[in-house]
Amino acid sequence: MSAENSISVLCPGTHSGMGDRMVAASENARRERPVLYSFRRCPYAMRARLALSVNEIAVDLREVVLCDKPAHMLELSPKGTVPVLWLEDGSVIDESLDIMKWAWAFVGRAIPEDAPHYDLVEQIDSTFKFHLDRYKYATRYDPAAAEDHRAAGMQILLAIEALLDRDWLAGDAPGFADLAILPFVRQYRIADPKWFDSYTGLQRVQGWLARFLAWPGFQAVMQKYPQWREGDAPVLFNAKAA
Ligand SMILES: N[C@@H](CCC(=O)N[C@@H](CS)C(=O)NCC(=O)O)C(=O)O
Repeated sequence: MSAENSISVLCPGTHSGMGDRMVAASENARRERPVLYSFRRCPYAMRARLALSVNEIAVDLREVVLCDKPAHMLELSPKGTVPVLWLEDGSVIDESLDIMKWAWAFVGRAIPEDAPHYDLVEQIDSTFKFHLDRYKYATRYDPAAAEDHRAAGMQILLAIEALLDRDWLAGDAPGFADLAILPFVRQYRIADPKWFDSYTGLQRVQGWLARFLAWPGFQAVMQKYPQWREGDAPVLFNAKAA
C-alpha cells in the first residue's frame, strides 16, 4: 500500500487528542491571520488550501496528523475532520466547501452555482466519494466489489468528460468546480494509475487531471509541513498574500 493509500491506516484505532482538550483552553489568544487546520494529502483539505491560495488569502497553517489531532482543533470542531478554518473573529468553518465559499466571498467573487458543472461538485462529495472509498480502500470494505465501485465512479468521470470542452470546467483558468473536484479525481487515479491512464474514452479528463497536477497553483498547496504542535511558531501559508 502506498503512502497515498493510507490516510487512515496511518492511525489505527481511535483518534487521540480528545484527552488533551484542557491543554488548549487558552490556545493562541493573539494571531494575525485565520488559522487553517489541514492535512496535506486529504482531498477536502486540498480544496480548501487551493481556494485560499487562488484567492490570495494568507493563513497560519497547522498540519494535522489524523491520529494525533490537536486538542484545540477538536475544541473548535468536535467532529474531528480537516479542514477547519478558524477566523479572526473566533468563528469556525469546518466543511471544505464552506471554506471554499468563504474564500470566494472574502474577495468578492461570485460562485456560479447555477453553472451546469456545479451539480457535479455535489455528486463528487456524495456518490463519487462513496464509490472512491470502496474502490481505493477496498480491503477495508469488500475487495470483491472494488471493480463495481470503480465502474460506478467512472460514470461520473464520463459525465465530466462530456462537459469538458476547454482546459478547465470554468474555461481558461481553474474555477470553483475544478478546484473542488480535481483532488478527488487525483485520488481515483492514484488507486491504479496505469488503469486510469490507459482507459479509453476519458482523454479530456485525463488531460484535465494532468494539467492540474502540473499546474504551479496545485504544487504550491502541496508543500510539506511538519506536524503542528501546541506552542509552535505560526507557519505562514500563502506568504505572497500576507
Ligand atoms: N465533509 C468534510 C469531510 C472532511 C473529511 O472527512 N476529512 C478527513 C480527512 S481526508 C478527516 O478529517 N477524517 C477524520 C479522521 O480520519 O480522523 C469536509 O468537506 O470538510
